[in-house]
Amino acid sequence: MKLYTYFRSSAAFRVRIALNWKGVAYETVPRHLRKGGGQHRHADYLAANPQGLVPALEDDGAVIAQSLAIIEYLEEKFPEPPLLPRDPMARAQVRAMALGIACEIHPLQNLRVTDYLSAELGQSDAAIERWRGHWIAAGLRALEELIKRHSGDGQHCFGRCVTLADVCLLPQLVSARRFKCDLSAYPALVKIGEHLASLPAFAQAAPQAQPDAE
Ligand SMILES: N[C@@H](CCC(=O)N[C@@H](CS)C(=O)NCC(=O)O)C(=O)O
Repeated sequence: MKLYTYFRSSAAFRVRIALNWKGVAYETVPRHLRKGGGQHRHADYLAANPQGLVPALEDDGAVIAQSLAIIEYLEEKFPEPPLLPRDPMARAQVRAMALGIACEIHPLQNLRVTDYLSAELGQSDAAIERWRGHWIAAGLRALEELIKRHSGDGQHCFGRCVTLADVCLLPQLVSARRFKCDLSAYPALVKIGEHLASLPAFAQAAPQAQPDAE
């Protein structure tokens, strides 16, 4: 398998965690989001992934875009160890937390969105920082409440095992810190993040552990 990735991409970070968690070997194919005007916008990459975002996973000659679609593919192809609980309600709760990050926070802090705010709408760096901070805080606030309901041990988002929600949480916390967001209002999330960061599958997927890290 080949993973088109960028060390700082939190969506790619999710997929790296899932691959590591399931013990799936893969080749890293870095796509720098700034160099060369953004290597994810180059014609060869767009031919493989018309959505033009990282990550993308190539397997058996086919390319899958979207981190959560990739992770669900991995979950179906390599069911053990699972990232989704068996019970339908539990699976739905885990997916709801994961989507709360992947759909409600991440897209609003994404590079092309903040570049558009800056280049097309003339917003200042301070305004963009405020925008990012606002949407990250709104999403994390909701997640902090959900975790109080669903975490079984204070070390995982749901129950007592690693799930897709944890796979999405750690990358989001890492990027929130990179954007200098104050996380003191989310002690439950921070505690879970500390536990996750200590697990090899998560630590080896971290931005600074990637071959393309700067
Ligand atoms: N929903 C997508 C998001 C992918 C995404 O936005 N990736 C970012 C990096 S984290 C990207 O490629 N950004 C490039 C850009 O915004 O131009 C997923 O989960 O894979």
